[in-house]
Amino acid sequence: MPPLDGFTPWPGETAARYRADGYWDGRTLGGLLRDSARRAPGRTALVEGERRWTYAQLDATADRIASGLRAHGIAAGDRVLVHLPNVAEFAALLLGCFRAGVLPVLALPAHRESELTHLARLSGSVAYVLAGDDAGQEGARLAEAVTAAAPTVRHVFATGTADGPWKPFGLLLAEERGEFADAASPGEPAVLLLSGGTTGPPKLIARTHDDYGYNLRASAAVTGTTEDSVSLVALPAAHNFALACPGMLSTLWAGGTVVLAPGPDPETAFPLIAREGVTSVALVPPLVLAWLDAAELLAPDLGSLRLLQAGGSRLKEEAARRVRPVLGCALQQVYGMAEGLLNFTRLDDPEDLVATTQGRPLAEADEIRVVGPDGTPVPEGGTGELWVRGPYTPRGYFRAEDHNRAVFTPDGFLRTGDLVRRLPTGHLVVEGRVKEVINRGGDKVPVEEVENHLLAHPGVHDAAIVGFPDATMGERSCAFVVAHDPASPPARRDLVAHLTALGVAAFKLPDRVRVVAAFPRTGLGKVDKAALARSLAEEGAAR
Ligand code: OOB
Repeated sequence: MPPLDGFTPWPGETAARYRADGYWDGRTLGGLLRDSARRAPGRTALVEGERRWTYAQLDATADRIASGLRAHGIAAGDRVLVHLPNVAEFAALLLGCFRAGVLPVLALPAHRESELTHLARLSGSVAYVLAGDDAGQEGARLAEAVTAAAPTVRHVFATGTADGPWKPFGLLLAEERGEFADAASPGEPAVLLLSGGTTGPPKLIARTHDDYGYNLRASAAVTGTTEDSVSLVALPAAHNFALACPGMLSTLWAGGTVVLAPGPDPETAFPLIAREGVTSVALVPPLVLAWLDAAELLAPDLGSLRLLQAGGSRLKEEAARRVRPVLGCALQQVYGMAEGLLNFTRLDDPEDLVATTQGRPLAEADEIRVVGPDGTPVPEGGTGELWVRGPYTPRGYFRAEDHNRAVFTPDGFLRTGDLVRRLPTGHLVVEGRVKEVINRGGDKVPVEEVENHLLAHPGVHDAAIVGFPDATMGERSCAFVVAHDPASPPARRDLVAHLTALGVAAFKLPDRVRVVAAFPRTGLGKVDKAALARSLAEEGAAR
């Protein structure tokens, strides 16, 4: 199989070092489940609603899907756009893809045709897999939009029983023919993750079997995930945090039980925790707040819960300190990114570090730099941009050469765009960011992308999006708009309807819209977003 074009490998010497030091073990992700299934075939691997799979059953299903992909002419190295909620089919499909050497491209359930068509085209996907049932007519529209926009897409499969422009997911399951011979190579990409935020159109990151395998094993170790663990996957499983930090995949690697929740709200999750004896869960900060408030009100039985991970955006100290007294479990802060680097507070860290920092790097080999605007290190303890290089941080975005030249240094450091402060213990505190992304409670709003969509509205002359603080979400988005015709400026509902018609994910819709006569400019003539943010703050203060 030729190497995947558009993937930037680590330099040979670095790769050799990561192998020699045991970060990369030369195994494939398809092998991970095989090992767990051989060790304990009768254990429960997966629970979804009333459906349960043992390791042996999940393993056999993954083999059948690997064969089924091949039977449909989907070969090693091909990409498949996966757009599924937290259902068992998602887990089985991923594992089948890993074995067949087929790369799943992980869209989030919230994504709509704008994101999906882009991802299908960028990845050159040959198939699109979606949820047919709950989406109703929406699913049919998405299927048609994706196949129309991306001529490489030859197959559409949908879960559920609804008819539509697709084949039933069941057709992907070939007849049982025993073990599928693993077709993947450890140094090659295994999965394409969506970046949580960069400038320009959405980016993909190719994670290799070697690098993601390390990510899985080390995440299991740092969270104490073992065969006794029962992990609730409440965030979208397609997101790195819920997928592999440790999430679904590390738990399967460790031989534990994965419980897929249809949603992350306390009303759904609390009964599941009690029923299944859940031991750990990963949440974004707004959900941590919702769980804390609901637990105080409902006094649910959360006796089995040992660990709550919080990440995706900054958790407030006050919320962090409520976790143990209210939920009765330990807190672990996680500062991670689809690009690779993961930071965790450790289970034996003093309480103050857990409450006030976003953790320290997972790997000894994670090389961290905290630099000023000129790229030189800030004095120890100062705030600067985080740059990173390491065994699970790939050296480029997928098929994004120009962007890579801007975002990676010549010696391979990723400029994360996050502003951090490093404590003497190595723990990082996320203080802000330099990249143009709004972090809406863990959902990343790519500012430039949404601005471009707004510019396509006939009533919009110019658009600038800025974040504003919000007690629950951390941040929300405000679109400042200069109208073409100041006498009849577009209203928020017009702009929301416009963005929705373009098929933009709901979390990207501006929470506020402000029409202005002109944008304030910086000395260089750029839109002065800091001034726009100040004007919003003053507005808030005046209320
Ligand atoms: C996770 O991944 P992404 O790719 O959706 O977003 C990454 C960005 C980071 O660059 C940072 O700006 C922000 O999200 N972020 C945090 C944070 N965790 C992520 N900012 C402050 N505090 C935190 N704890 O969000 C992600 C991936 C794996 C594990 C956890 C989170």
